[in-house]
Amino acid sequence: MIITAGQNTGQRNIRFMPIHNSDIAEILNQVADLLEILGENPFRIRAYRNGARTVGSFTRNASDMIANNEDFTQFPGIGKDMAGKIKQIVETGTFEMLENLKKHLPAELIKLMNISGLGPKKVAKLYKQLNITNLEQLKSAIESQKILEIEGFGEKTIKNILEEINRLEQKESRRTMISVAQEYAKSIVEYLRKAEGIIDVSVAGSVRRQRETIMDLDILVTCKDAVKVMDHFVKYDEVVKVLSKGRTKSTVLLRSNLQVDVRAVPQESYGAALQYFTGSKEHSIALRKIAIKKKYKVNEYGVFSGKKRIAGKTEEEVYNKLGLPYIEPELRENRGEIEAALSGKLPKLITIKDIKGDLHIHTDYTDGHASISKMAQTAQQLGYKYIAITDHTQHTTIAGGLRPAEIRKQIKEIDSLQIKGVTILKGSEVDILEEGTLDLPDELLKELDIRVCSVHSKFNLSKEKQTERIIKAMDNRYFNILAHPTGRLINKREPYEIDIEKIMKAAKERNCILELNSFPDRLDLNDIYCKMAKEMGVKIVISTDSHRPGDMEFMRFGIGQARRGWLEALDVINTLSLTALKKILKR
Ligand code: DGT
Ligand code: CA
Ligand code: CA
Ligand code: ZN
Repeated sequence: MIITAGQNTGQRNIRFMPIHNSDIAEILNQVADLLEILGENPFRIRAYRNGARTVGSFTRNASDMIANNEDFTQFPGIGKDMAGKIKQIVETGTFEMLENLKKHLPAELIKLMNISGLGPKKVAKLYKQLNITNLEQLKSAIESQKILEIEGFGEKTIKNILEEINRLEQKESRRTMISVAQEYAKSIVEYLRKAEGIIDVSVAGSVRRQRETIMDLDILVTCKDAVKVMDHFVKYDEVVKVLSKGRTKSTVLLRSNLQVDVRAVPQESYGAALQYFTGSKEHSIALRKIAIKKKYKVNEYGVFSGKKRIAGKTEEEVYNKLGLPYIEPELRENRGEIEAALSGKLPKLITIKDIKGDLHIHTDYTDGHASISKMAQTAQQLGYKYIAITDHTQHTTIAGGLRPAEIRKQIKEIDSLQIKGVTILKGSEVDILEEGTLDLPDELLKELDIRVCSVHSKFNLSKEKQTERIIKAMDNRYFNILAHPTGRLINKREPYEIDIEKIMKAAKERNCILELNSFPDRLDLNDIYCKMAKEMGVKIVISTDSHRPGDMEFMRFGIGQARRGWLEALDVINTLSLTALKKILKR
């Protein structure tokens, strides 16, 4: 069954650009769905499905083709009648027939058909016999066993339906963490590279923009024969369901419930398509406005002056033709990047190569799984100049927090260690106690090179109290870094309430630094707060909070988030030389 997300339909009135081919296909498919529920003539239904499929595989925008007076009946599956219907959709953004159908049948029914195993006949029965139009009603009919009254709903069918409802609901409430999404993307890209006649494979969408979470994967390919690539794609091992399969676009669901879209685009449009499908939508809409001012048109096939394609092969070409320098994917959120690009003020974004050390590391003294020396050796392999050992303090008992005597023992061990090229800084991740005091006496704090301070308790204080608590802790002259400043865990725990602006202001006044924690489920500070810190002149440290050697690779997620937050090397203290770093840590 074709996915018929209502997502796009509501936005039709506010779009600046012509209606997209996939929207036309979606409208035609919705009509087909509703006609099927009504039990209409199969030939009529097929006509809409064929129309949808053909429009979906056009290699240029239907609206451009109409503007050029091109004849749609030259395409397979489109008769005179259907051509007229497509024209109506393009010109009005809606389709009268669909609106009429929706008056007879609740449009919600279309969504029920997204449940695999619920075809139009079953949906019609649910509606006619039990007046069920949505998921909630379906669930309660299953619960009350009323559904057993309907012929064709046996135990096996019901079990299937329940599983599928579960999956749909999870999908709606959960976005996948970037770390997980990247893993899946990597394997699929490797797999697609093996397809016959493949030329190029690129990951687009929110993964390319390094968003902290993603809804689905968007992958672009160029190839000699798209049909062969699509055949290959849907045979991927992890695929549990093929949601749609066309000549140039297919969508599947993986076992993990992640949806993957693959699109084949012509070589001469590759840059334009990559730009379009990388988004964000908001960024692309802003680009389109610039194009209109220049009397150009941009879409996924290129930049056009009249009928002539004047750019499209590379992204650079597309941006340059619009009078802009290349804009990095992480910046493409319409958060000021276009204005910055126009005035030559784009940031020179930090890269992983700028990082000289990791300043938040746990060891087997507490809840880490490796020795100090093992963690330092890993830093050496990564080419770092320094590493800070920062185990928990006594208040965090569940993590085996260290008492002062144990910290002194750790200091001695660090003094005795020599790892070539890497300086091991003596540090601690010090608990910020409820009253805003630190969990170690000043005379011990003083002996350390670096103090990473964090809230691990009393998350539910009021915003005022929580803010006051943290700022009071910063008053301690040994406070260096506020670790994972909001305490959020993606998909697991909301941030605790703080007045972030007030905290940034306090940090700036006291020469304290805010951490961007690179653990993929933290990524705390988020992108917007990173940008805010930069604008307020507050320095950031990007740290991994590693508990095992392998975690030190998480630095790349922190870098992704930092780039989304417009950070440059000079905004981030662990790009500094050891000498410059030590100076900053002296407040
Ligand atoms: P996600 O999947 O929610 O994490 O975020 P995206 O950005 O990957 O969004 P997605 O998968 O819906 O679409 C991929 C890209 O395709 C998106 O970034 C921009 C482009 N796109 C999708 N729909 C539209 C649209 O209606 N207009 C424009 N201009 N671009 C669109
Ligand atoms: Ca996506
Ligand atoms: Ca998508
Ligand atoms: Zn930690």
